[in-house]
Amino acid sequence: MISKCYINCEIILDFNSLLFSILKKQNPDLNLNLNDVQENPKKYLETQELLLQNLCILKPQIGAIETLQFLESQNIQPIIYSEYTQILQQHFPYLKWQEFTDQDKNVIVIDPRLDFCEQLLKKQIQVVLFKNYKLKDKDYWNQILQNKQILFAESWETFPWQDFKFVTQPIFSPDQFKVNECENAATKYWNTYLKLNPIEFTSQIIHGRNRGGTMLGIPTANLLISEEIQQQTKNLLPGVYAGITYLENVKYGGVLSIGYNPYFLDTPQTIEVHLYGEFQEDFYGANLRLIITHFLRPESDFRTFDHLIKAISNDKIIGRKLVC
Ligand code: RBF
Ligand code: MG
Repeated sequence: MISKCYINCEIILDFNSLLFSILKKQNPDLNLNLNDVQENPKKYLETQELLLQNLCILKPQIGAIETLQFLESQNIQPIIYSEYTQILQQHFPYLKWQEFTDQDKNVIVIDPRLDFCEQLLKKQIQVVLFKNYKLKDKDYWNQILQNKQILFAESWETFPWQDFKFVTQPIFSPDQFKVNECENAATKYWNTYLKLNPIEFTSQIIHGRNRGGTMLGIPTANLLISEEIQQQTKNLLPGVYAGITYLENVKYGGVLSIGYNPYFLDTPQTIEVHLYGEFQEDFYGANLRLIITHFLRPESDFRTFDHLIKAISNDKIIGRKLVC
């Protein structure tokens, strides 16, 4: 009977987004996308210093916490492992940390690394290859493993949980992933931020790509990035921030993204502010004064559009508490 599930930290915490943000900050012209980093994080790990400094800001992957709770409800203990356990466990006391040893046979291991999974399989350990990003190696795996116990998963929701003996019914129906149900997770697990020395500038509201309001339901004011503003923001990690704004002398709290929008693969940098207020007009051409006060998280890629929206909804909840 299986009673433990060892899970690689990367699957629970959005580690690679931070790495990506750090790399882009160090070299904005670097022709790199989040997939490259996810494929081979080791290759980019010389930036350890900055990574360690910013660990406190890592947020859970969308859906991960719900899964941990589900496992516990099935009497399966989820145990998180990482090369950085020593450092990470201080920041994430709500997770149970322990190094994985292959002594334990009656366990499931969930890991995104092919070579690691392969080794475990040779030792008859049940493995889930949780390749969040690309499943291009599936055929390869099927060939060499044939009837061995391996399962592939693309995301928590599509993972075939019911194939495990301990599961009595599938855990995720699409309804369970409704965007507005994130309040609990947001307040409990997403509630981390860094206070900044305020960064202040004024910029003109320009036309964006018209995605914010229409597609995402989260209207944003896109700001013109002058040479001067570029200088002022160059020390910020691409990510999500909160701050105070003044629009036509009226004060509003705001939550904003500064970065390259990896979900949409936008390459040029954008600064987009969502204002906590109700607006009828678009304010194109108006000036917005912005004082950035908090860093919430690095920008991230997501498996699905719903996950992007859920993350931004979480940001809005946290930001509102900080600046309204
Ligand atoms: N885009 C991303 O690709 N990844 C993100 O993590 C992300 N986070 C955002 C957080 C906030 C608070 C806001 C306002 C936007 C964020 N965006 C992100 C940008 C979003 O994709 C963009 O606003 C829309 O595409 C409209 O251009
Ligand atoms: Mg916009």
